[in-house]
Amino acid sequence: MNDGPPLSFSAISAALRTSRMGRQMELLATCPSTNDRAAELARQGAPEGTLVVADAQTGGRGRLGRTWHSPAGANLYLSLLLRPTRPPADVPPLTLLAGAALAGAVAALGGEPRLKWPNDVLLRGPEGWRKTAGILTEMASERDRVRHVVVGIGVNVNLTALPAELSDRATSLRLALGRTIARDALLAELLNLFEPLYDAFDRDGPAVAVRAWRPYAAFGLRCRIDAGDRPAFEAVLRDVDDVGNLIVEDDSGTRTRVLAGDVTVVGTTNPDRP
Ligand code: BT5
Repeated sequence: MNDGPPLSFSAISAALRTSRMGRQMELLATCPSTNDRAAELARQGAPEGTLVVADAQTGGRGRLGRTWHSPAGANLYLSLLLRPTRPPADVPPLTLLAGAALAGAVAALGGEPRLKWPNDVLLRGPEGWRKTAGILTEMASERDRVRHVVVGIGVNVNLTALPAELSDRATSLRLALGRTIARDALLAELLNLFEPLYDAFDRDGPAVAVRAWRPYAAFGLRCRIDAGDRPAFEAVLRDVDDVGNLIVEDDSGTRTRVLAGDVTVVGTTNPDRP
């Protein structure tokens, strides 16, 4: 069963300490994808910080056309509209920035989240490190100017019934922490932490995102790296550079920089202590 307290517009608003993030909010019972709805609002001229939240999605998306499991009543599915003044090349590290804010909000609940490059939040369960949240950053840009960015975040909050295809890779805050979590308070805390980080990012660039992300990084994890430009290989996650590229070390000790791709945990190694 997936249940927990309902999402409440007034509870979210009351817990916000932001000036822009979430101050315009659309709270929906269901929609195909909050990222698509936020992009539509962006094209209609909605201001930075506009938030779309849904209790369920019928077409929740991951990267590369993958599906994001989005049942009702348990989780958070949200998209934040941003209008950064930075060039398009600086935008991808916003995924790291959002991960850092979410990790901070989860840590405030007593969790010990680890961030797996580029877009996953992991929590430890009895059988290893499992995905609790994923981030999908999408941008509309011209050659040298960003029109808008949508940062989409899906968090398994009170989910307890995992579909078979996710049972070996996913978990939820409730499964990891052993108690029901109020979704509106978690959402507000995420935005409260995100806004000052975002303001610093917009002023100073990707290094801000890397600095915020690093304390939660799942360095030391053994993973399969599929970067698309060479055959997939196994390596240990070692570092990120100052623009947010991943640095991994293979079994021969060779270090490689990964600019984009998929990183899947293999085995049951634990990440280094931060
Ligand atoms: C992601 O993609 O992790 C990004 C997920 C972003 C979802 C949010 S929800 C609000 C907003 N609106 C949207 O339509 N999307 C965003 P990726 O790294 O490609 O991971 C996708 C993979 O994660 C899938 O192929 C599954 O293996 C796994 N997965 C799917 N649903 C999951 C869930 N609820 N919990 C954990 N893992 C899941």
